[in-house]
Amino acid sequence: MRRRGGLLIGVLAGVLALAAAGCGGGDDNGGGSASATTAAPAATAAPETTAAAGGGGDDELKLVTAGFKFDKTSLDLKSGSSYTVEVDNQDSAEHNFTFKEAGADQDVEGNEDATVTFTAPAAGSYEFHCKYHPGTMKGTVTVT
Ligand SMILES: [Cu+2]
Repeated sequence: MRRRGGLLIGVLAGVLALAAAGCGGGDDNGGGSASATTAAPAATAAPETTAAAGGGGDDELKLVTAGFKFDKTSLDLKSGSSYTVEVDNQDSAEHNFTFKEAGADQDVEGNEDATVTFTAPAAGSYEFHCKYHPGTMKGTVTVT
């Protein structure tokens, strides 16, 4: 019952028609129109205030755990400053953020977030880790 030949030819004709249309219309970039590259007003570079750390508010850090790893393996902190670390756990397994010398020991359920606040200890080099997977999930904390 099916007339394959006729159908094929119909399809082919359609494809050709589409291709032709594509050729004609796809050329809208080149043209003679002097393309005035709309220069974005890039002059809004906000001056970075380097010395904004006097307010005493918590500095916030974010760590992502995925694939049984932290996305950062080093943290730089300032002694005596208060920090809030947010851990975004993208694994289904439970993880943990432990920074013993600062008294931080925060569990993070699978696929959840948790935050822990602590004060950076005296200057020195320390370690942070997940207490459930300390072999693979760890990093260094440098306090200055
Ligand atoms: Cu872990």
